[in-house]
Amino acid sequence: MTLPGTNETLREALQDVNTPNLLLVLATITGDDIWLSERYAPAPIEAPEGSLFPDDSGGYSPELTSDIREQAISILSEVRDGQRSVGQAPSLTRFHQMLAFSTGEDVEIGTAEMLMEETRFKNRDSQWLPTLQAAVGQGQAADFRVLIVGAGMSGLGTAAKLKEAGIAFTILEKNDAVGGTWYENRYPDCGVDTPNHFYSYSFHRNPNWSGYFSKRDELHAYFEECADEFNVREHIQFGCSVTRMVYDEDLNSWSVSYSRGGEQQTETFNAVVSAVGQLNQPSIPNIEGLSSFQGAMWHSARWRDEDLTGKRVGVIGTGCSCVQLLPKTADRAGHTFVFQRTPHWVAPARDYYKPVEPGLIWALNHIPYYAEFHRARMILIFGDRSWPAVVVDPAWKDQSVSVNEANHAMREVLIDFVKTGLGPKQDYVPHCVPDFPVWGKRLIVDNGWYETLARADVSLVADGIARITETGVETSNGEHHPIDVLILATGFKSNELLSPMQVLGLGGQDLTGVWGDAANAYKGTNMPGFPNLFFLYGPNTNIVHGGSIIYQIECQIHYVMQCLALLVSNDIKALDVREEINDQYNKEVQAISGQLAWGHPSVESWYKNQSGQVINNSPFSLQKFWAVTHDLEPSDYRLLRAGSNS
Ligand code: N01
Repeated sequence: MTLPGTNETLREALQDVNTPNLLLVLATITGDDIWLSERYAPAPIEAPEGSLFPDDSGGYSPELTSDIREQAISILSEVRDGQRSVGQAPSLTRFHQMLAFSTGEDVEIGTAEMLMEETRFKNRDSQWLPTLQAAVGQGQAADFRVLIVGAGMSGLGTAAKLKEAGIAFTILEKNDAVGGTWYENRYPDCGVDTPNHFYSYSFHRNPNWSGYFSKRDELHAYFEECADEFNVREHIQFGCSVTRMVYDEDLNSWSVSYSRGGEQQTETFNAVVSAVGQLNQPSIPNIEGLSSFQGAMWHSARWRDEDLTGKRVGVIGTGCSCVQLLPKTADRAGHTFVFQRTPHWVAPARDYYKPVEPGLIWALNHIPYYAEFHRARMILIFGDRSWPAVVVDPAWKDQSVSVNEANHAMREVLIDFVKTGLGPKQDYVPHCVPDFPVWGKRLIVDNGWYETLARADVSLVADGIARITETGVETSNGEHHPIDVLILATGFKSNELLSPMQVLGLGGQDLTGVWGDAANAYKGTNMPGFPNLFFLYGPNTNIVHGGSIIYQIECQIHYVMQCLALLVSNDIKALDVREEINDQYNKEVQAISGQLAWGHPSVESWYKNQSGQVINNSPFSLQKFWAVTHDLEPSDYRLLRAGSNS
């Protein structure tokens, strides 16, 4: 990283950076504790009302801010002019101290450890990369081939690591391009709800995000760029849908069948990484008469760019996809009808569309360590901070609508937001206040939801749908709403993980049958009886309280790479997680889930199966999931060797 520009460039950029973070940069470059002293202690982190982002000023007086910036210009210009080195990246102890100082909060040492790796101050790959590279160098991996199913964020991340290690792999991708969910979803205003400086690979940060919450095109472009940057494009076969995988017990390998252009092909791999995601099979609702509808109809994840001008548009569903697509859809339609079964909680976010300030982009590109500290701060703010509010307090007085005091306080804030947002349509308020605890489902980041419902040309229809007719939607009160275009924002078949692939493991057992409607896996990754099959974003890995799925996936990739290192370097043919280990793990997963907001009996969601068991969500804070997946314990597995299995 070089520091270009003049002192004036620096002065301009520093207007846009977070001042407490700047102090950490100065402390790192100079090694001087003065920057972490009482004089510079920032005000506690607090977001202004209605905002997602806390104020960046640190609460200093204008004089002190100006003093910090001028000293920073002096130090950074010395770095630029070659008169000063950039110092050493912080040790864990110092980093821990820095995080606590810059946030004014207690930061657990485990969180600091996790952030050392997320910032890459510590390279977590050292746990497996040298072992794998040595094994590859000695020819131990010569016949070893890995299949990755899917070239979305999980598949590309895994491919990057396999490439680095020199392990042979192929990616089979059903679409014509990489990006998975960010390729498929193209509805208006489709975007992410976690700031991108956190929602991106730790090993491939992008300092140039244009917004804090990027939209679909920019996200998709990022994954396209990753495919090139990771140099994995030559390994991807597009237009290939995996239909069946069968474990061969004699060869300890997977025989994988896939269709390409209507033709079936079969190949053999030593290990398979399923990177198909949880939300890739659109769920078409089973509503009477749906197929008789004569107008245009499509699912939110299969968006059609048809002209909606002046049309009567119906949207079924009020989850995150509907919330995002509604304002722009309503802008075009003649009248929009929103058919709601259950309301969701929506969080105020007036800075949701905030562009990343030019000075911050400059700092992320050029100021040593700034990008690392920025990522750490984003993770602290948008990660586990809300965790305490999702954990059931058994002593909490009213468990029916909230799980603890902080959770209830959030409920009150959000109810106020509903009332304010609905403006003239206060009669909608009772329909818009959920009867389940906040964080029972992932909080939706507002993009003008209530204001849109309050428009004269938008109607919220909260009576249940009785049937769809050829010309519209009939509700349970007998009313018929004529509709020209029907949009199904009805979510995904999230409980049917790996669907529609057929997966046959040891003894020919079918994974779909083994799981039934209660998919589970050890650390979300392995299932007994299915050796060398690894699930990314598998059962019980989704996050509700806050955070980035890319983070979760990276934790899992780190774990999978350790498994592969163990296999390849020890001439083990396959790993099969022990049944009792998986059972114990999942018992804990379910016990913890029952004590969290999304396990609350009032919550019905895509995370639960018919019996109310939580299938999709992680029961852990981000830090805990990092710890759970951090170190492979070989004794958790049966090690299958050619001829003698233990
Ligand atoms: O799907 P959903 P989604 N009759 O399942 C309703 C991620 N995501 O596509 O709540 C009537 O949440 C259903 O009603 P109910 C994110 O993880 C992220 O919106 O079950 N209604 C619900 O309202 C999210 O959680 C981002 O009572 C029916 C809606 O359809 C996940 O994707 C953006 C029905 C489905 O909501 C899924 O979100 C978008 C029926 N028969 C998505 N069947 C960001 O990062 C279903 N519904 C911002």
